[in-house]
Amino acid sequence: MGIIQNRLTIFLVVLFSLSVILINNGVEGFHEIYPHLQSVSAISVSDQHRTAYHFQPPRNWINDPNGPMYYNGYYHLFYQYNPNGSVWGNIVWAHSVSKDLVNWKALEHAIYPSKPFDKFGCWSGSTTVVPGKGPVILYTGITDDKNTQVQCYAVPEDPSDPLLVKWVKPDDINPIVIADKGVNGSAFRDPTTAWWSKDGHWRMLVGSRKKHKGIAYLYKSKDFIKWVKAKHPIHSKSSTGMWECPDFFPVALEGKEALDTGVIGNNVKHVLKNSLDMTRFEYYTLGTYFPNMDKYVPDNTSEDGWGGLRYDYGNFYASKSFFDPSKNRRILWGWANESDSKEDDVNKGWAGIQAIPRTIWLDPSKRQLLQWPIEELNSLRGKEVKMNNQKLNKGDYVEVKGVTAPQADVEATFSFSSLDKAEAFDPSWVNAQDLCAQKGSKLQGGVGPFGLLTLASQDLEEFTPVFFRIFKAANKHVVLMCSDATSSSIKSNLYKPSFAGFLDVDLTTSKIPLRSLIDHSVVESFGAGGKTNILSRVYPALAVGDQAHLFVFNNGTEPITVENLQAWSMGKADIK
Ligand SMILES: *[C@@H]1O[C@H](CO)[C@@H](O)[C@H](O)[C@H]1NC(C)=O
Ligand SMILES: *[C@@H]1O[C@H](CO)[C@@H](O)[C@H](O)[C@H]1NC(C)=O
Ligand SMILES: *[C@@H]1O[C@H](CO)[C@@H](O)[C@H](O)[C@H]1NC(C)=O
Ligand SMILES: *[C@@H]1O[C@H](CO)[C@@H](O)[C@H](O)[C@H]1NC(C)=O
Ligand SMILES: *[C@H]1O[C@@H](CO)[C@H](O)[C@@H](O)[C@@H]1NC(C)=O
Repeated sequence: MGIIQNRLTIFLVVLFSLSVILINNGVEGFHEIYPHLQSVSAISVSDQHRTAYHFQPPRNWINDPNGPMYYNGYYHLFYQYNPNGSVWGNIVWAHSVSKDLVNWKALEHAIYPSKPFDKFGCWSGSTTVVPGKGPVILYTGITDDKNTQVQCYAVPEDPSDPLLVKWVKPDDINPIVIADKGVNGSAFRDPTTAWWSKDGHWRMLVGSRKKHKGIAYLYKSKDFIKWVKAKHPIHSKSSTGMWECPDFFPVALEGKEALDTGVIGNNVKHVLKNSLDMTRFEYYTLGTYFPNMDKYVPDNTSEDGWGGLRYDYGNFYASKSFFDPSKNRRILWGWANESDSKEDDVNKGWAGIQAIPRTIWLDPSKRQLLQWPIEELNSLRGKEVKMNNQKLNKGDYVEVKGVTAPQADVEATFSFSSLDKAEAFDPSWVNAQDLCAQKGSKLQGGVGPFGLLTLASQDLEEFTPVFFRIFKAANKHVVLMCSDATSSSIKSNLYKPSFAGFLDVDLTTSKIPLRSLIDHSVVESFGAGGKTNILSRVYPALAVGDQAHLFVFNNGTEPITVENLQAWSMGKADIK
């Protein structure tokens, strides 16, 4: 793709600013469209905030991860990609392969609009490895300019090609599913990986809505080609709006070993995740799948709807998991969008990254999932520095020296000797993000705020703190985890949310571990071994390159000890 010097760009950027005001009047999700920017090639690609070890192609816009799988020795990642610009538009399924989920090689686009059933778009979907047949992609095709959505089918042209470069979309069977009378055909997308059941049927889900009710329709097929809608959706929930990118899979009750998508039985629970287009956040429930009734029922300990659990309390959307038979694990991919403006995206020539793939399994409490960066990421760990038994009194912050602060992996355990000084918890504080906005790192507390100051300038004009704050409620303690972008950059015109989640952690050990993956414009953090996770996108102007620093800090009355901190300078992944 040529890098075109184009005066028109400047004009378009100005025009764009006006049109955002006109177009972006509270419509749902990313279907905010910027037609005049969709095919504006990058003037140049700016490296300043590009990531070193998160997945991103050399340029242009990306969104949802699609159809991730492991097949014949390779990991495949497809993703929604605009080959011609750095805002959403012209979407194709880009395709990359990897042996280790860290280093990637781009292949030609796997799927792009070419047929009557996908002429106006090739949107998200999944792969299923069908025994005797090989991998099959199910994806959403857009058939017309009225946004009519149908489900389509694609298979490798040559199943013996180890890289599965070319994909075909048979005319005689596509589309495989169209919306019937009861289904809203312009809110009908993102088929899941299908699973096989003993009754001889494949099953898969498609996300939808009916008025304000979010819906996951269930479809069944004997041959993977002719699909019939089940009598009722597998699950739905009032006032949650459109369910995008549903994901449905079993988790083992005990241990970290994962299960293939079709496994059922007494030793499993199921997870249903949906991406809520209304707010662009996801939530999941844990529950029971009743295959004979084609029903999924969330546990009574797993809140269904707006108060539900989230994989990530930050920039993380349209996620999709897959079973990796080579290591018996389930891996979660999620898209992290930018927090800068469309003008910034056009200027820097790229937008969107994929979060670090995470292994997911059931927490021993059985009330939530745990997530941890894939072990292969450790191959990029370089020089290591340590900090042991570092005491932090109120107001202290101490630098972690000797590590490349903007490109690092940090694991630390923070401990305290007493919870007596914990601030009182007001039961009306139900929204963690609001609470973090109200009680940031600068507001001193009792036990906490304590944690890391990432991407910090020397004198803290800029910093992104990742921290904990412990409160005392009537008969328990409440732990808040924040990743607060408020002071992340002296630049204005950025989205700087105080992302936060509550952390269901056992405090009897008087310790809370934290891991943060810092990568120039990303701070991706895992609290208490992956119970609560937050990805923030930030764009420091001062804390860049060797002007970026990493500190530990405490701003609570209770002294904190940093035990066993390890920080690694991270290498650069080879992503072509
Ligand atoms: C995208 O760019 C390619 C060549 O760079 C061109 O062939 C194609 O027509 C463009 N597509 C759109 C939708 O602009
Ligand atoms: C059908 O979906 C479209 C797109 O989300 C929406 O605008 C419309 O209101 C929906 N209709 C109903 C009845 O839900
Ligand atoms: C929740 O469900 C469990 C069984 O799964 C049951 O034993 C328990 O009584 C239920 N609790 C409530 C509050 O309904
Ligand atoms: C700690 O609190 C003091 C007093 O409110 C504030 O000036 C300082 O910025 C805080 N430190 C951090 C890292 O937020
Ligand atoms: C990412 O960008 C921010 C700032 O523009 C929006 O507020 C989010 O809604 C958006 N997230 C997604 C998933 O599109």
